[in-house]
Amino acid sequence: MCLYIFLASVLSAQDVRTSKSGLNFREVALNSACNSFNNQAFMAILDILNYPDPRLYTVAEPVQEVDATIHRLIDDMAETMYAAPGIGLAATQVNVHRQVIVIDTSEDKQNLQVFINPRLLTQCGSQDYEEGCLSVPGVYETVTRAEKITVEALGRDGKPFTLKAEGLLAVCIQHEMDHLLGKVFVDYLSQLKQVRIKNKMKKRQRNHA
Ligand code: K1U
Ligand code: ZN
Repeated sequence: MCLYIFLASVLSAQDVRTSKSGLNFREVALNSACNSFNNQAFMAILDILNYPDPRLYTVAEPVQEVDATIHRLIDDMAETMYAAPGIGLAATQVNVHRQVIVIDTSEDKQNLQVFINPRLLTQCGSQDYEEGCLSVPGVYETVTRAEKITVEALGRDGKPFTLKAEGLLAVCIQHEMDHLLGKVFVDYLSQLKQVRIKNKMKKRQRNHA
């Protein structure tokens, strides 16, 4: 709002040439400045659900339209993932039950990858990787997953793409797709380990309360 008043006073009130949209150039400039200000200034860090919160077991619904609400969710999820810090985040973990994933496994954190409505087309081989999860803080356990995968999804622009992945990226995509199916990596572990992890989380919650 402050920005709007500031720009309104800076842009000349006499400049009333009309654009194609029917707005005058002063209004177009104000709208575009305010949109970009809103997008950048109000990205939020979202609360991440902690295991064994029952909401983590919700199956996510497909996204029907990649609109401004989904863009806002993606931006907030990316902000939340980078702040955590983590290399991936599924919408389920922030209690939004839509098929949206963000991932950045790059060193410099400049390669955000967005997967909307992801589908696994092919998988082959197997690899063991010591996984972590932002919903299970402080727990790292080895999980066996496919070594190479091909995934199809929509990007942030709503356009379909196909990606071949291996190594950490393949692990991360599979881990995040499990979240969308209501599955947490702890579910792959023995009953004894699951009980121990649940007790550790309860203790952690008591100490952080
Ligand atoms: O889904 C999540 O909870 C995010 C998770 C992704 C993941 C990590 C490792 C294997 C599979 C999936 C994390 O990001 S846990 C944190 C983490 O791995 C990390 C944090 C900081 C720097 C590097 C890695
Ligand atoms: Zn996780």
